[in-house]
Amino acid sequence: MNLDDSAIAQYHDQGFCITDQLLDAGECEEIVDAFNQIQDRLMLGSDEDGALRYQPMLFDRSETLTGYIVDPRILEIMAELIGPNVRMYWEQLVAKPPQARTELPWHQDDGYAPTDPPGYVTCWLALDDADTSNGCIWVIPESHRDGIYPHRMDGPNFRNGIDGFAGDTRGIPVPIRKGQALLFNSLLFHRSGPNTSDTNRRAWIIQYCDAAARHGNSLEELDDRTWVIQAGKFLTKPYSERPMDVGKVFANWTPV
Ligand SMILES: O=C(O)CCC(=O)C(=O)O
Repeated sequence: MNLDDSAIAQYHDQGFCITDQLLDAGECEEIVDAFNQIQDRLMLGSDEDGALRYQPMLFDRSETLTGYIVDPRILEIMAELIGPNVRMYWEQLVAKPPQARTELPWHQDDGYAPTDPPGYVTCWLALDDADTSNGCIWVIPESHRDGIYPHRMDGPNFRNGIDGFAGDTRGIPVPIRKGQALLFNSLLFHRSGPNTSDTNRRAWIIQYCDAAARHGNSLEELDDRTWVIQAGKFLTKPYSERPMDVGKVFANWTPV
């Protein structure tokens, strides 16, 4: 597995860790190409600041992307961190073009898209080297122990952050190499900074949860989320019992 014992311990203690090299450069380019071929895309932030490209829940439009959702290198890690029954909860591409200054403020993913119980696993797959110059992720270590804070959802873009956190000084940047993944608990506070460089900063963010968890607001079963591991068996053809209504999911992203 591309995750050693000390990284697993760090995930549990501090709420995050980095994998060894998971994908090679060619595989990262293959994922970028697959997203480039899909015209559906949203923009986050303003043109003035330099907007980010956002492509959520498109994996089933591409055999390539579907294949990576169930890639055994990722599923081995999810089996270790979550258990024998796992669904993919969400996936999205977040691409920061060169000089895109839009920042994503401190938040917990469970603050916008909660599960019950909380604490699903994000696999933030770096498709480019990322550091503070091009907008890598920052985290507040151990903040996954603090429970869920109330999140704000005002304005045209979701993720307007949490009152009082703008100047938080406990955060640390997590630089990462292309093809590695940053794994973090959905209760962990994280943000990402501006891209002040002339390079891209692209990441494919795939989230996995315990199949027994429920939707955090409605407490319905997660049967619109995609099975990827069943009774310890890694699926090669992921499926869900009913299709996900992505528009409805966004509409229901109410703060907890
Ligand atoms: O990739 C980024 O810049 C931020 C992603 C993020 O905050 C998230 O997926 O919750």
